[in-house]
Amino acid sequence: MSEYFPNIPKIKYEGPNASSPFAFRHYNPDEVVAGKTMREHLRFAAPYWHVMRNELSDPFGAGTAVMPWDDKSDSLQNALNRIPVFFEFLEKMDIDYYCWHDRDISPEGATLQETHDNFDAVVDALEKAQKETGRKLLWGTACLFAHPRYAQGGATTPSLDVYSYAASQVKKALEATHRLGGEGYTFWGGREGYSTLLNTDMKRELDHLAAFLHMAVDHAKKIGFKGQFYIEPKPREPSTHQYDSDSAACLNFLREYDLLEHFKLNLETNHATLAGHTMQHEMEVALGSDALGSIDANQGDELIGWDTDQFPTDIYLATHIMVLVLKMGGFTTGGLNFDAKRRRESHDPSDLFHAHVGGMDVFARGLKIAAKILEDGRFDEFVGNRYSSFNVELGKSIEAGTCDFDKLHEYALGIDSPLLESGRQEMLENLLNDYIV
Ligand code: XUL
Ligand code: CO
Repeated sequence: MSEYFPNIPKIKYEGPNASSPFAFRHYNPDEVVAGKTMREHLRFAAPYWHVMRNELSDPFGAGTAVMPWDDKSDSLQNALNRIPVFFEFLEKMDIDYYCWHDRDISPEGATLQETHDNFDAVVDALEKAQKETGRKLLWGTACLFAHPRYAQGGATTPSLDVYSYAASQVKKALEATHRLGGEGYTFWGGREGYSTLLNTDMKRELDHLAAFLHMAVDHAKKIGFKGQFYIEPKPREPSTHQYDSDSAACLNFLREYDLLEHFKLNLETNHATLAGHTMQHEMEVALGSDALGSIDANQGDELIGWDTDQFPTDIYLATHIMVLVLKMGGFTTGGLNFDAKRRRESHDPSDLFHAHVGGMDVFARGLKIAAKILEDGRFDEFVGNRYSSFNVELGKSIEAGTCDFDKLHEYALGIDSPLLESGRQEMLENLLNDYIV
């Protein structure tokens, strides 16, 4: 069997003092933290689109990525040639899961039927590669944003013909996800939004989107797919405004259209920051509705206002994320998918490995720090105490929904002037630093 990355060893845990950059310093897959192994907690996944298909171009320049295995054609054979490269990458990285869009694994054909036939051939090859290597599909998705036919939306297009094409694509992608044992299926609506309201019937588009998602749920039932459906929020890019703009907007939409029981959220850090939120905020909102499903683990750049999809390297961010993942009791169907790409300057295949080693190590550190924070319980204790004034009869009746304004009015008249305790933000930030450093 030929090796596509001959100079890269299988990446193993060698501890914090490892001398090689091709080693984990913190991610020790079999080490038990808070009752489970790191492998079980973190459920790392790699995205086919960034690892295999991202040539590292930007709006001002061509791709730089060195990909000797890829003839740059859109042929089915080239699509099949990429598969062993990707699975060698997963095995050497010790990453158990992967994710795909239908169109990054297989090419568009001359007709819709030919497109589906190409897809079936690639899915056959993926099924074989999964069996041979033990790698698993975290989630699949359909690309309803790249082809010009989707320029005005997939499930929110004004064209019934395009809507039907999108439905046919999702039907196939769902069936393939099911066949490959995928644990979830994601909808990211890159073109499900608008560029101007002058030509847009927003309510009608949202109704169409909801109908589309209901048909996906019905089709899953029909074929016996029991995986988790996700919506991935993002406020804009490529559309000027995307309907699934953030956690709160998605939850409102799902509730309004009776879809909440079928969907959870797949949250991406750089999308949270584009929405003007922190990732913790987006996660807390999802957790509040028991709708936190999976994570696209990347980070943005403070100096650039778009979706830079950088590899996660921030220990604070990884710690915050892992605190909330542990608080929800861990992932079930979800995981940490590195929806991240190398910088255009990092064109060498070995950079793929440096990037993922860094991401996995930072989440291993985040996990260990988060476990210690939760075990000590000092933040939880502080927050619990902060609201303890409500732990009396009157407060309990507010929380139970049995209080009224007259009772509160009477109580308020008996108080001289409410006294506030300090919120102690700086003290808590210092405490967090003590855990991290
Ligand atoms: C785009 C993005 C997508 C989704 C899947 O910003 O994050 O790759 O993760 O369609
Ligand atoms: Co994503």
